[in-house]
Amino acid sequence: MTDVVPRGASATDERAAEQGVEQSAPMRQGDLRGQDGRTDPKRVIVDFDNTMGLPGCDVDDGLALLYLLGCDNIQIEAVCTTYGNNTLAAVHENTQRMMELFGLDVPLLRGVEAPLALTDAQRGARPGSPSDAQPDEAPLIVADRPRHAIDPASAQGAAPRFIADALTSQPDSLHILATGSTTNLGAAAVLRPEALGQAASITLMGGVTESLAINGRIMDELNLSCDPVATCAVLASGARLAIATSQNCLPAFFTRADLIDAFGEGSWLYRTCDHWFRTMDAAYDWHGWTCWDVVAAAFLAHPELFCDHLEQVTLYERFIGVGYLECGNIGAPHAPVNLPTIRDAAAFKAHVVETWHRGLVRVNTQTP
Ligand SMILES: [Ca+2]
Repeated sequence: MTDVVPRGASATDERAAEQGVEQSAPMRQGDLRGQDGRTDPKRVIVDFDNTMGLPGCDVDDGLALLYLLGCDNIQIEAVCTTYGNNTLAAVHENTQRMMELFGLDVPLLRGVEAPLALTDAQRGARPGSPSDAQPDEAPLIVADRPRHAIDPASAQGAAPRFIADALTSQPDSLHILATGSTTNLGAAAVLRPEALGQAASITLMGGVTESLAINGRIMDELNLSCDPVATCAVLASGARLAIATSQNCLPAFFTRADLIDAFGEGSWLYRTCDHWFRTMDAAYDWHGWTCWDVVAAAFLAHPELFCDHLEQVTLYERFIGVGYLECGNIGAPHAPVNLPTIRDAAAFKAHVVETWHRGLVRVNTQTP
């Protein structure tokens, strides 16, 4: 689990096969089929703020990883860490521990620990200091922002280097699942501007399409809003992009009874998740929680469980700074994004539980 060059520069055949799929349904992430009719696994780089196992922190990134490990059609190529649910250091150490527990032997890459910074010339055009902005600095409109506007020193890290090199050396072969801050992806775009467009797909979790109210209390968006500069760079990159929005994840709601019935109260999975029930109960009077990141993972692995919704999302950092995805305002700078919805909540949850079971069998958590 070190910083290494991406393995398996496979893929002329794979690329050609996949391009056929993507050309007929560009926003859809169908299975790859080789010339022999065999379904090849999707090769995925996971980029997340995994805190499953840390007290008081969300568990959904770890559950998304476990879900992917239970999917026959997924091959995890590498794991990248980012901040969000906790600091980068806490996430990275926790993920290293989890990968050892799971026996997952793929590269683990440390991400960038803070949001991307603009260059001094652009900083005056940032929100909050409009009086310093010059008319030709194109503030906030990242679609037109010159690439040199982002300070490359803020984009350095093993994870963005790995992502940029992997995507450009194996175009249309690798999928990205990003369920934390978007800084590593934005940084990869700084290092190699063409990189994100060469991903087979990028699936994010995050964003709100209206205020997210849970029992009368607003829940803040904490993924896309972490780094609006990076998020807008990802949105504007031309990548084949899908986002599991907060609203669209809500049907993936799990109660204590759901997990106890499925795994037992003494199981590793239930015991690791139990504290999050208490946290959500105290914070939102919510007797369960939405497993946000698993929805994004499931869309990547099993898009047939979803309905596609192609939207035009506004590229405006102030909106993205609170996670707001304004849709359909085509008079504003915008980018096409698929915002899929779950077809059948009960069937989806049953599928996720079954896949977690398969994941547990495959990893080393024969944990009592
Ligand atoms: Ca996350």
